[in-house]
Amino acid sequence: MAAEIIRRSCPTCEACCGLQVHVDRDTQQILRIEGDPDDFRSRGYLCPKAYAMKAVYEDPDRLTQPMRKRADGQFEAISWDEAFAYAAEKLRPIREKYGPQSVGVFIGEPTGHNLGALLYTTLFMRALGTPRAFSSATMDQFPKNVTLKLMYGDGWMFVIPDVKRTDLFICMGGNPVVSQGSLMGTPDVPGVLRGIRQRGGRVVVIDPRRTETADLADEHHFIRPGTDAYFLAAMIHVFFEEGLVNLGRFAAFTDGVQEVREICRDFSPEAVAETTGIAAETIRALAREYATTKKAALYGRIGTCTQEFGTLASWLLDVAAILTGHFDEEGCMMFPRPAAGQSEPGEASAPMSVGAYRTVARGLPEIDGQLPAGVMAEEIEEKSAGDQRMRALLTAAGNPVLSAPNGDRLAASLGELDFMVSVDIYINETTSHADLILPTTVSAEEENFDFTYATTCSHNYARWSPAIFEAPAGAKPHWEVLMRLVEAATGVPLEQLDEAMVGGIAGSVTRPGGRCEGKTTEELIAAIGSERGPLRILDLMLRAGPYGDRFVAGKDGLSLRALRECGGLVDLGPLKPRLPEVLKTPDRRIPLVHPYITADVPRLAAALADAQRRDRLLLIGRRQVRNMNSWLHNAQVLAKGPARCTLLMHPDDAKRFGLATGEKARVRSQSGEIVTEVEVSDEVMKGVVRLPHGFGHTRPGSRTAIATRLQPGANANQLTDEGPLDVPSGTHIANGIPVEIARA
Ligand SMILES: Nc1nc2c(c(=O)[nH]1)N[C@H]1C(S)=C(S)[C@@H](COP(=O)(O)OP(=O)(O)OC[C@H]3O[C@@H](n4cnc5c(=O)[nH]c(N)nc54)[C@H](O)[C@@H]3O)O[C@H]1N2
Ligand SMILES: Nc1nc2c(c(=O)[nH]1)N[C@H]1C(S)=C(S)[C@@H](COP(=O)(O)OP(=O)(O)OC[C@H]3O[C@@H](n4cnc5c(=O)[nH]c(N)nc54)[C@H](O)[C@@H]3O)O[C@H]1N2
Ligand code: SF4
Ligand SMILES: [Mo]
Repeated sequence: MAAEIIRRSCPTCEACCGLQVHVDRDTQQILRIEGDPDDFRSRGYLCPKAYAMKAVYEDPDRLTQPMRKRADGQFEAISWDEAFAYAAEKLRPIREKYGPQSVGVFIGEPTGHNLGALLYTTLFMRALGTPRAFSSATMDQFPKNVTLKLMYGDGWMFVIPDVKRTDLFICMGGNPVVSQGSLMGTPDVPGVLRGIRQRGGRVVVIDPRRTETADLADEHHFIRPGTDAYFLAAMIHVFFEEGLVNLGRFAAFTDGVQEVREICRDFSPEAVAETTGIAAETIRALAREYATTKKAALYGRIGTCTQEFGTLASWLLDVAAILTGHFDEEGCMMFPRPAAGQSEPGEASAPMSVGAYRTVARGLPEIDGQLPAGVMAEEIEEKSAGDQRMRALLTAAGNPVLSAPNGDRLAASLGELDFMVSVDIYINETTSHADLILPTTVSAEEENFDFTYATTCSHNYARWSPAIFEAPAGAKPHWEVLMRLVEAATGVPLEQLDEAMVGGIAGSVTRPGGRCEGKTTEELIAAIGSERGPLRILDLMLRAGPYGDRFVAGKDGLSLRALRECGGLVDLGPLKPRLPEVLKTPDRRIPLVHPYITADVPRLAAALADAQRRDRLLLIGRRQVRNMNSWLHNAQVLAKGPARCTLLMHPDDAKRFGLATGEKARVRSQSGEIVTEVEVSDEVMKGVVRLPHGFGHTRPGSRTAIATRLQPGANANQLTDEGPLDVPSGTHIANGIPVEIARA
């Protein structure tokens, strides 16, 4: 047996832990997966989902050939040539007759974990030229993108808690002990939180549930779902009232302090205590502790984004940090400096686009290129979108029937499409509606680079990972499938698109003032070679990047070759202050108050009284260690054990509805109804119920036998209403949904 150990990063979540993968080359098997003690980031840590890579690689349900739907609704395997010819035959006439906007696109979460998928998705979207662009972002972090764009000029330059060096970590609406941290890329979150306390620091959790993170914290406060903006405004109110505002070096490039004071004047701790469920004195004490602790990080995630006031909450988190000097400083909220994928300080940034395209059914504006994911159905339906309807849909690594609002309506509308293609590895709740499914190679068969997650890490690093096995002959990587699909739809050859992308990047770094000024585009392209695909683009980005050799002979620096030669992982040091250099706002200053954001304040003020209502039961989300959104339930090793799709409910509420653990409840919202098992626990706030998303593997047509057998569950997003939005960002409300409950 030819056993071998391959070191690579785990492709399954943002932590990107280092793994040692034990393989048998002869049988092409992954024997076992262990944490890599030599990885300076994760030091041997891993979670059960490290096995996802093996489970997916071995899964007999995973597709390895293109599948075409026959007239009888069954899928049949076809060749790649047939597949792309079929796509061309269907997509071209639709685009020609009805225009590029008649073809919609949905991009899903796993895209962020795959270098090729990520780099080429941008090109894919541009080449298709459709404004009907949807993604998981509007069920996730889009309020952050909007805030970042307006305050700092770059919507994708995330600000991350410096958790390893902070003395006070305030965690709102995130459960990093389970999710392993999102927009805070840090392996072994439990260890890191313990570390804060061991050095005398404190961890405070603000969450409608006493979470696994709260269990490791010094303090936990229940907050009513959707009320974080009130809580944060009240903290800021206290900063002004008690003389705790201290901008330090930020005073030189920050505007709008007095306007913030005005906005927060009416939101005193006393005014919001009833609404938030947090006592005024607690808010005051936290505000004081935060303002006076030098290294303090105020962090907010999903619970503060996918809620009624996601943009205001995201904005106020940053405002609170800037006003008290807890921004861009060690131990506070900081900007990573990745080796690739971020524009250079000083580079111009286009203004945020709003309303360049409006949806047909509801007239909703595109916001920085995104439309709310939940409007796909109404854009397809003839009765709401008429002649201007979306006629074709391309999904790539997404399962919006389970991940976006009102899955039943979306599933029904997919049947009204003239044509649907899914780039995906399973026949599932979404892709089963496609006319054509195009599978891709999987992580075990691909070289990778932690592209996205090095831009959201709490310690700068670069990581290249080798492929474990060679892909079987004929298998295609995600990037190539996307490009061939564009070729089929538009007639523009892959080679031409690829050249244009590489030429564009090389041109931008060789122009005057660029990082490789003095070199020519041709020289750069000659140096990175002619092999198509993401690796030479990565090489170009690395070499022209902040740690690169700038294509200067004999100069040390990062390159693809250097990474391969050193084993893949490079420590680029702790996060460092980057402001004001990285500001890309038009005047290179920070507008604390931007009219686009603050236009939503009256809506917040008007909702204060409504938010005090105690008669409503509010549904929130729930992540669990062995799930990854909707797509890992077909892995036996992760799906085994008791049913996980349970509705957590406070004992007082359970009593009110006459329900006990293990009994079934009927949960109804404005958009639908599901039946699910109840789990009674006082870890959830009274008046709040909590359900995980990504379940509901019960639809006919899917081919995920293990998921359906072991963890069918119910679709939480049947209860998510596509109507109401966090207005400034067009993000859906997945937390704080009014529901009614009855015994089933
Ligand atoms: N109610 C509620 N809804 C939510 C959330 C919530 O908290 N509550 N969270 C939201 C968030 S944050 C997100 S990111 C979204 C996620 O929602 P989606 O972006 O829709 O992602 P998944 O549900 O994980 O589906 C991933 C799809 O990618 C496919 N896939 C997996 N690996 C590969 C691969 O290597 N190649 C290809 N081509 N395909 C692959 C899977 O088969 C599956 O179809 O869900 C959102 N929905
Ligand atoms: N195991 C696992 N890990 C994952 C994923 C997964 O599905 N499974 N998904 C990945 C993805 S795509 C993402 S985006 C990240 C998300 O990462 P996190 O944001 O850490 O995810 P959640 O565990 O959903 O945490 C959200 C928390 O917000 C709380 N909450 C709900 N409503 C409110 C509110 O109104 N206010 C406040 N303050 N809190 C509220 C919930 O109780 C919950 O504890 O996780 C990633 N990691
Ligand atoms: S924490 Fe995330 S990166 Fe680490 S082993 Fe688990 S799934 Fe993989
Ligand atoms: Mo996400």
